Amino acid sequence: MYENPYQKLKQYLEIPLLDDDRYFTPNIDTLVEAEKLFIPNPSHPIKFITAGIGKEKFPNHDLPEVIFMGRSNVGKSSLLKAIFNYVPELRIKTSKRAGLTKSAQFYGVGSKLCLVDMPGYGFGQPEWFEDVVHDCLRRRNCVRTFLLIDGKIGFQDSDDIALNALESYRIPHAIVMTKIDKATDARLLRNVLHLRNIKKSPIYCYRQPFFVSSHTFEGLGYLLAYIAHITGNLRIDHSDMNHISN
Ligand SMILES: Nc1nc2c(ncn2[C@@H]2O[C@H](COP(=O)(O)OP(=O)(O)OP(=O)(O)O)[C@@H](O)[C@H]2O)c(=O)[nH]1
Ligand SMILES: [Mg+2]
Repeated sequence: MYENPYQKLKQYLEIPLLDDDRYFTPNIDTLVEAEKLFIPNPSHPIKFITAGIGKEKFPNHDLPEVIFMGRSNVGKSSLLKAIFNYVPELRIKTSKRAGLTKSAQFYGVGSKLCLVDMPGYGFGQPEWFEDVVHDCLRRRNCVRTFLLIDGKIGFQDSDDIALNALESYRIPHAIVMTKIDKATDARLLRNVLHLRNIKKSPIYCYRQPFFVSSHTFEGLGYLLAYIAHITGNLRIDHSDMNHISN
């Protein structure tokens, strides 16, 4: 839970893919601190806010928002469910069947931040998908978008299109490889290399991808710390030094 799976991949590389000094390297105390943000209590309720497909349905609040998008079935809702593991009453639905989540789902973490689970693109994609994504990404309080990539399957053409769109719309984003419990290290490395090849000089993409399993919770603590940090809820000394803010 508290380890960064990327550390394991590094041993296979002669030349590191990332310059570690420049990236997000929280220590264990910081990771434990960040996790507390996701544990509810009476003065810090974690709850479903609303679901909607039009901007008039979206909540009107000032909470910093983090959006989870990606292909249908990539594991967006499962990741939210894992993040909210301490809040089982949220009952986030997941399914083997692609296209389960049909609208943007907003979850509030006390008065600190809001996480948004999006419908997926690709198979089962609702016809108004692009409008919802567009409306959500354009929200003024959206601080980061996570683009989820299935770690076992790797980047598909639609993922490359999404990546390029995020860059050209100047939307600060980061990559999360999901289902790493099912992916080989070789596959994960290939995914990272692919990312490097298509993002030669990214400005809006955080260069360090995250690796998670929503089933085993590998990599989750590290992702939680990043979310806490980018939403202004966690100070870190040797933190994200990338040229996008935070
Ligand atoms: N092994 C494994 N399976 C996962 C993981 N995350 C999700 N899954 C499975 O992948 C399937 C799809 O998960 P969802 O979370 O519903 O995917 P989604 O991206 O929300 O899909 P849509 O709402 O249809 O866009 C489910 O059968 C999950 O159990 C993971 O980390 N490991
Ligand atoms: Mg879903």
